[in-house]
Amino acid sequence: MSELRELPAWKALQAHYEEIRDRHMRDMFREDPQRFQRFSLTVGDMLLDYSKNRVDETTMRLLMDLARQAGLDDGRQRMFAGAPINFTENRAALHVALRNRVNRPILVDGEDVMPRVNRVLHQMRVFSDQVRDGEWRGYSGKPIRDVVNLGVGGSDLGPQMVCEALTPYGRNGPRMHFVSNVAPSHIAETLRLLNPETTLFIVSSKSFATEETMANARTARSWFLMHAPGARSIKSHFVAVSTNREAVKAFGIDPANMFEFWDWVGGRYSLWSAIGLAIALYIGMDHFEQLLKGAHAMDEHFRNAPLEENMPVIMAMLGIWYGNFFGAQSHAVYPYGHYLRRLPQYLQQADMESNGKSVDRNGERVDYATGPVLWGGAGTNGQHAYFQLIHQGTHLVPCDFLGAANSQNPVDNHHEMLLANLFAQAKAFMMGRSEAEARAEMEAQGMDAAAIERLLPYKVCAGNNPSNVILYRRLTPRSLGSLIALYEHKIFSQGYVWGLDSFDQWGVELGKRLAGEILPRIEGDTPVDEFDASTNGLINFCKGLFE
Ligand code: G6Q
Repeated sequence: MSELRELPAWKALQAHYEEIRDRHMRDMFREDPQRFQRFSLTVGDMLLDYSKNRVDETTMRLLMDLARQAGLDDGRQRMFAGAPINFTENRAALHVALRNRVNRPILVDGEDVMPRVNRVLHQMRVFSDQVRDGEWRGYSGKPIRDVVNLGVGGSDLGPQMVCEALTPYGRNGPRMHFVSNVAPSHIAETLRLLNPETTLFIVSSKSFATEETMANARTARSWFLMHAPGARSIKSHFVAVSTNREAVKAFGIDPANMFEFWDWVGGRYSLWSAIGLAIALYIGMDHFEQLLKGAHAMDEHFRNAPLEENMPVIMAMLGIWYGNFFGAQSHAVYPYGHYLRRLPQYLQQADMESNGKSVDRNGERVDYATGPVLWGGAGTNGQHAYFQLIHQGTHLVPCDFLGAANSQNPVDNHHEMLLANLFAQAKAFMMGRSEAEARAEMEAQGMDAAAIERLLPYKVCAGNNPSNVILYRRLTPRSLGSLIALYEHKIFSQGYVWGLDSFDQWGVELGKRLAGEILPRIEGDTPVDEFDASTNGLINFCKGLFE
């Protein structure tokens, strides 16, 4: 049996699970009027209410015992100290250094990384100010109106989600476009909207070797050169964000227009680095720094608060409770707000690429569940779609509801309606609708007794589906920074307890390599027979359809 399952706290949780599994949260709330106070906490003005979880004080104590016995106290300190917690690549994972607003020295291989971090932040400020103020001119002397971020995965999802989330702060910025997919329609549809004289391309790629991004970058460059007077114009219209200086130069981008970051920044943790250049251009560097500040506040909380009062740790351990003891296989995130609608997709990468692993730090295959399938979408839309499965389906789907107390766009009572729906759904997931309540509702509608009896089983909702509710004053750069950092540390905490390397992605790299082998065989005329029968069949079928 694995080390984790041998831990006393794990065994105690297993025994405790047998006691609590059939208890209904309705009863827990009835028995304890202090349940909200007991199971909620704030960081700044962000609230986490975790009272609608299938826990009591014993559960929380045992979960924190488990975190401690699995070494999380030490793990978080090692992360902040720049230890090589990405152990399969022997690297630090130091996204916290990128937003270390107090400039506490953080050493990697004996060198303080903060001067480098601050140098690039300064470079981003100078450049984004020039573009936003109209001082940076295109080849024909006109200011930049459109910015296109060419990147994929970690070099796309973060900046795109943040720009969308902070739309109200981008009103004075350029129009933003994100091209990630190698599907030709993505770049084709985007280029159709653009004027080369007033467009800036950011080629965002940590490796500067990702085929999809490089293909899009080459296409953008060819399109640009069809209009621009000559290759000299490239320097006012193409900048690069990368760790790979040589490849940037080889592509033809002036190294003076390169924004650097480092191998200790993981792709899906990189929006805080120069990969956030698109964000800085859109909302301005002051707001970008607010985003960093919000994340830093959550970092300080995560680093210093005892595990019992630690928001990311509490969320992490609740996830472990459901995944490892209740057998829940997914976790949903429902932002109640239009601007955050892309958050679930962003978190899908952050969580699933970090903890979708099955070998622990001793090189052993784990014998317990690890990262859940993460999904979700904007409220209230989900209520009219997939929420049915949670109310009455056969899966337990722990979830997070997110909401701002204030809207960026107050219109009539829309925002109050939004909040009412959020609270109502979280309550419905918890309470459900009992037989007696369903019967009373139908009686009140004047239905006859036979119809009531027939419909009754269909009307009952079991409830007891756990949820967290996270509330904040307003969606600002600062609160968004805290929110993203909250999830990052939750993911790290879970991965640490599971013994995983949350910062590598060997599976993603397998996909990158295989596509490279297949491409030349799609392009050739001859039928293919060297792969497996299905791959051969699919390629040859397509060849038959090529026009
Ligand atoms: C993130 C992943 C992956 C990566 C992309 C893009 O953690 O490693 O999503 O960000 O594959 O890689 P490049 O930035 O190197 O192009």
